[in-house]
Amino acid sequence: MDPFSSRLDFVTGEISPNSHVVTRRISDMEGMYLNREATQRLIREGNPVVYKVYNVPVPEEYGHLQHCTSVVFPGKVGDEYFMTKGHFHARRNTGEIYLGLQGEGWILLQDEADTIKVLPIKPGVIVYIPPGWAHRTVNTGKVPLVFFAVYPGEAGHDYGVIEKKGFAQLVVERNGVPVLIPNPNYRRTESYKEGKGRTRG
Ligand code: S6P
Ligand code: ZN
Repeated sequence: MDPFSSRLDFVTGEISPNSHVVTRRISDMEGMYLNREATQRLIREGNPVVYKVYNVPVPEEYGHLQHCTSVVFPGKVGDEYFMTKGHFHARRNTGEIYLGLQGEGWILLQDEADTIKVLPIKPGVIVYIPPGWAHRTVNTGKVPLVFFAVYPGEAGHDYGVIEKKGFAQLVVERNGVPVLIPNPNYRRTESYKEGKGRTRG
């Protein structure tokens, strides 16, 4: 294919022309927030947009580089800050780079042995996501959190594992500040718990 360029607005995160936009509302994330009642109330009261992804279409093949911006809006479901769904890459041996452009938040990272790490992101911060770590972005601030991402063309997305088991920790507001709490609904990976080794999917 021919080389090409795109324009990125550092404030809004919008990429133009030709970016493919994915919009996720609260109703697209049912069951991912701890407070089910607050989730349903928000859906009834307008079903707000939680985040948008502006994706530059390139072939999903080895050798190419996917690139996009994500915009996670400020807000909470109960005490829990707005966040992305979170995913592993379908090809586990692919990493990713995030560059913070606006706002502030936390990146939750979790591997298949249920180890969890948290890294802050804000303008000028580069976050390196090594292969094998699921990642979720949480907006802990009062303005949209905007970041640019680059990852291998063939990476793909596996949402199923996180949809099923969630992340081991949640980011909630306590006394006006974000804190991590254990997720009471978290289901550990059985094979690791029992020492049987790696599972698929
Ligand atoms: C893609 C990269 C981001 C996310 C985006 C939305 O590999 O990590 O572009 O796709 O932040 O999150 P999610 O979990 O809904 O894909
Ligand atoms: Zn990713």
